[in-house]
Amino acid sequence: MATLRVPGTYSTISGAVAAATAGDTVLVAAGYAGNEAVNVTVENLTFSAPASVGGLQLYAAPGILKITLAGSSAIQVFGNGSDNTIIGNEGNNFIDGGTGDDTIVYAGGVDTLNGGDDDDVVHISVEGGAGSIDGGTGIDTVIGSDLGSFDFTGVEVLDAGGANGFFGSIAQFRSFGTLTASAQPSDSRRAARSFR
Ligand SMILES: [Ca+2]
Ligand SMILES: [Ca+2]
Repeated sequence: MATLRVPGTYSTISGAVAAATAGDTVLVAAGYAGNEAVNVTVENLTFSAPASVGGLQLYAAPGILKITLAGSSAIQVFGNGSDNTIIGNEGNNFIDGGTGDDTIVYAGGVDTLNGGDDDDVVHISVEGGAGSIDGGTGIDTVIGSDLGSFDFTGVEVLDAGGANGFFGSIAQFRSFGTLTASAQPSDSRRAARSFR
């Protein structure tokens, strides 16, 4: 689990990825020029960059499953045809899972999160989130109990996970076909409710 520093050790993020092994962290320092499109060819890398570094686009190469973001740079991530896991950071991310049953984790900022084709899951892991979540085609699920000010499109199921209920607006709840609480099996029958 090495940390590869850009631009300290590697002049570009692509150069760091080329030297990385699975599980490594690419740590981008403030002052880096940014504006780099990176073909991510190594599994389970973490990319950390500060908000001052903009214009970073990460493309999961064929077969790559997991990409994790850290820091607060407004990084964009594009999944591939596999079942991807893409974890956002505190910045304003754009994340597109592409085809496959993708898992996307919201971790702050004003994000645009697109599940794409097939059955995707978006986790809202922090309170008071903002942005838009579009499940695309398939049966898509949002897991979280605080809906913040998100706009939802194409999401069929809202799942409170381990929580007892939801914080959200009527308009938000109307975005979903089904409300449930999957992590509370004893309550799930009571909590599950179909709106259609
Ligand atoms: Ca995918
Ligand atoms: Ca979908």
